[in-house]
Amino acid sequence: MIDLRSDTVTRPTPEMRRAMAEAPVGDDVFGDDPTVNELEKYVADLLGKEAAIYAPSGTMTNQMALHIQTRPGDEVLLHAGAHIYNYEAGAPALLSSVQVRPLPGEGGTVSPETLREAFRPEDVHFPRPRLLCLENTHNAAGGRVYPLESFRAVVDEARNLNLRVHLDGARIFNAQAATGIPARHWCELADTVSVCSSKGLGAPVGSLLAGDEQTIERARRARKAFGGGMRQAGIVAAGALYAFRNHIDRLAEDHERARRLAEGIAELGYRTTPPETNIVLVEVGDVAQFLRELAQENVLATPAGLTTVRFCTHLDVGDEGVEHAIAAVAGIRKRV
Ligand code: TLP
Repeated sequence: MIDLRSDTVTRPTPEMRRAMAEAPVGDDVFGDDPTVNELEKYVADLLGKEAAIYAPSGTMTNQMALHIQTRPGDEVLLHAGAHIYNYEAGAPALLSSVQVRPLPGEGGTVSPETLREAFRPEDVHFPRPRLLCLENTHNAAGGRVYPLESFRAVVDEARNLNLRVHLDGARIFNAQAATGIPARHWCELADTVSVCSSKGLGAPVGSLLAGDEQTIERARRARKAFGGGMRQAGIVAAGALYAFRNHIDRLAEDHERARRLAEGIAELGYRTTPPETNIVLVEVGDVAQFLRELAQENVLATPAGLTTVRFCTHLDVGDEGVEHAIAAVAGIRKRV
């Protein structure tokens, strides 16, 4: 099966499994797990932040960020396609009692003008705008990179408006691999950053929230309250640490394969967005039928809208897998 549903489907490599099996561990809720501590320090340094905290998922790190930077009744501003808004099971309302304000914008970006227009002044009628969330790369926009200058411009505007800024950087290293710009250049502009080890980097479990020491101390409490305090977590943290150390540079290979896949599918007459990173969006018309026929050819993808499907390249799909997927789509094309 060529599984292109997500870059989350990867299995740990033999070297990663070895690192996990041999990891020194302790009780992380007591702060005693040396591997978790090493991972948190490594990732904080990598992102140019004072501290980081390891949690079971990117959903949890995003929601910890919302929880510690808002109060009930506040408003969180974000792009209408944001993962936090669309794919986190209503958690901002459920866990933090905040109102979420979806904003329009090209390719998952929010312009300073849009932010300024959406901002509500102090008034007894209005929710208090408190936090801006940005996403890089932007999943729903097809893995688009948030251009650094546009990112800086909207963060500057957020600062003028006295908003805090959270970056959902689940795939921030894809942005680094695509542009050559170190991830820390985006991260240093935000107050908090969530990064995932379990997407393109290929680890089985875990995400980190990074920020200044005081903020991350507060996040530790939120993680506990959300049920994310893990005990001998070094076993899984070792996989994450291995991934951050060894799998960032190879993301460019996934991008190359996504380009080849998009090109091959476009040559068959489908509309595709030229991928900037590892996500390919294809207009197919009847999504359910397309995915069914694709699965019959042993290829998996996911729905990404009423008429669009998403293919995601990753560590476990090589050149042959990509060619197989193109051939499968060609087979479907012939039948319609
Ligand atoms: N995204 C998953 C699904 O939830 C859609 C995927 O297959 O792409 N931020 C972004 C931008 C994400 O894409 C994801 C996962 C998360 C956060 C959440 O991470 P997890 O799955 O670890 O909770």
